[in-house]
Amino acid sequence: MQDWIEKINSSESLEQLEQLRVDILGKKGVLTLEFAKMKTVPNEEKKAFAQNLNTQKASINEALESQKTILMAKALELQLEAERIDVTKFTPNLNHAATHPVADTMAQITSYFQNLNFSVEEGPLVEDDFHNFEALNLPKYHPARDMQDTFYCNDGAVLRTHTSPVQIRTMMSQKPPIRMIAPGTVFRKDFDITHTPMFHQIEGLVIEKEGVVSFANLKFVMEEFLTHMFGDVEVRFRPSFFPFTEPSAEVDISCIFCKDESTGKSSGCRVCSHTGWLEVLGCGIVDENVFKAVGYEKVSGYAFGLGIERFAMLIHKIGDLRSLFESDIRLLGQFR
Ligand code: 2U9
Repeated sequence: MQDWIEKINSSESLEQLEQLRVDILGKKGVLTLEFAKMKTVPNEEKKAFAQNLNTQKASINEALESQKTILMAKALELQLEAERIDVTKFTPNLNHAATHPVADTMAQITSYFQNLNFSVEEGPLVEDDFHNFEALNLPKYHPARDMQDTFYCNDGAVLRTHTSPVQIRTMMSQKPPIRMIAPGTVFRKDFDITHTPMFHQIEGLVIEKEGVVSFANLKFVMEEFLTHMFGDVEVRFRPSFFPFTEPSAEVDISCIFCKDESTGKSSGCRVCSHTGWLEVLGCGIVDENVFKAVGYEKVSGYAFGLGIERFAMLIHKIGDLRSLFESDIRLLGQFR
């Protein structure tokens, strides 16, 4: 009996322990066979015989249990040691993080204008009616408000539909001259193949004394900016309308996808709807009503605005807007 207990206590694996259990308590185990002898024991000795065997059985079971606990703890320790990861180890083949094309494009445009001495301004994403609409010559019930499908909050606040309220806040907290850009997230209730309800804009604003800046200055700055971003492209201005600028223009570049390198001409393709031109931004001379709303007098100014996703898609030749929002590592991995 003491022999068996010693064997149990010195067993080195769960398998070995299980074998011992079978050898002692199994169908043909030594103790099981002892119990079978019960039949042959005289009646008056049966009680003492059984008690003795039961005590032995209890001791064996106790030893098996406690050795099982010890061996299981050992096995766990071995497993943990085998699976150990040293996070301080140098691993040259890690998948390094990448800059998202939208963030990258935003940084490129921002640094271009910072080099021209524009400041970078920010503002809240949840705006009030005054800063998002009223001050931008978009009075209540004006049809131009429909141009921007708005997300309204319960208390009359809105998710900003453009970064323009940042310019309003900057004009009201600073004095001219102002030379600023407002990069950031904007929201419109619009979701289809070319629109997402959240996207990013960069808008610019320049304010000087009356008579100092004109459409000619705006045109020059836009042309320089667009050739910096897209290389040797043609730039054309088309008359347009925005509530906050007058006159206003939409600006196109010659299509970079179907450009013939020998003639420099773009002959038309699917991306430019066979026009040879790609619309890239809007701009104009700041409307007098905007100046009135912020209490400015005797100033001149121009403004522009662009969608960053569209720029990112053109620069990196990304065909589908939705792929910018899917966080697919196969797309992001190409921007390391
Ligand atoms: C103030 C005064 C004027 C900002 C401007 C545009 C023209 C424009 C669109 C481009 C693509 C928005 O992302 S988009 O849909 N923007 O065309 N934005 S002028 O004009 C301002 C802004 C603020 C105080």
